[in-house]
Amino acid sequence: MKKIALITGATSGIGRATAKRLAKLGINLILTGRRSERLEALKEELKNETVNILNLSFDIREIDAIDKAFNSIPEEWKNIDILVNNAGLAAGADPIYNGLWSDWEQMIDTNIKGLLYLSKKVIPNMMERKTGHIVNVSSIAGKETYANGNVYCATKHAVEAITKGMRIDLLPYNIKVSSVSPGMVETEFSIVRYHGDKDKADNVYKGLTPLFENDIADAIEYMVTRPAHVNINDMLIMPTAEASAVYNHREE
Ligand code: NDP
Ligand code: 8X3
Repeated sequence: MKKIALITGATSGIGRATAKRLAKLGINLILTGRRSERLEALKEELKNETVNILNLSFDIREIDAIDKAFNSIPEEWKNIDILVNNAGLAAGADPIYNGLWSDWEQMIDTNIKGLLYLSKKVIPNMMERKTGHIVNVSSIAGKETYANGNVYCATKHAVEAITKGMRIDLLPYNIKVSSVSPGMVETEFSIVRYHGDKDKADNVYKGLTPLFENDIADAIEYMVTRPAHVNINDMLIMPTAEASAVYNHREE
């Protein structure tokens, strides 16, 4: 029997790259994100892989939409073996006194509450079957706090705490819980963070080689292919040019 993985945020970046990797491993995929046309395009791109794909388009901040999507899942897709909690974003990069309430809400609702809603939907079935693997996408921002990162860093610190809490609470149920914590990855992340300002986004990666989405997909592939008795608790992955969230080396 093929495994089933549900990946949130599969329309772009790390989530999309992970979907491609897991498809190559022969894992059936439930792909989620708001941009349904991108989900359809990815399904089409993966049509030559020997896997089935189910697309579920919803906003992870809306519990009713998540409920509706989960109620629509056919019986044969219900035994989800791997959950990749990847959907997330930074909105804005402002000092705490200038931060926009709407940005803060978007990050908290997506990165923390969305991850929790989704996990709560998937975990009971894993508990019943006493098997499963949850991979939470955290960040260097979950381990360090940098100037103007305040609320984004707080949401990723929360992801770290939730990951540890899940690992403890799910221990009796043989469910693996891992996190992957990247430094700078060049995806749509910075375009989203700077509200569509491409120049500001490009500046983030100027003069250095950042990570790319495949580098993180590679790590997730490694995590989900370990033997049953091995769990990778966390992987902190940085570009060679980035020593910490604050120190990086740029060539002029
Ligand atoms: P992208 O912007 O390329 O992808 C983000 C994904 O999240 C998209 O598929 C988007 O789908 C989805 N998403 C965002 N908001 C929602 C929502 N409300 N409902 C459903 N899906 C949503 O960025 P990345 O691939 O870089 O980001 C993926 C994860 O990696 C995030 O959690 C991010 O915090 C984390 N991360 C990123 C780093 C980086 O430097 N890029 C470094 C460390 C961690 P759609 O818009 O279609 O809904
Ligand atoms: C994304 C990496 O350094 O921009 O989580 O916070 S960073």
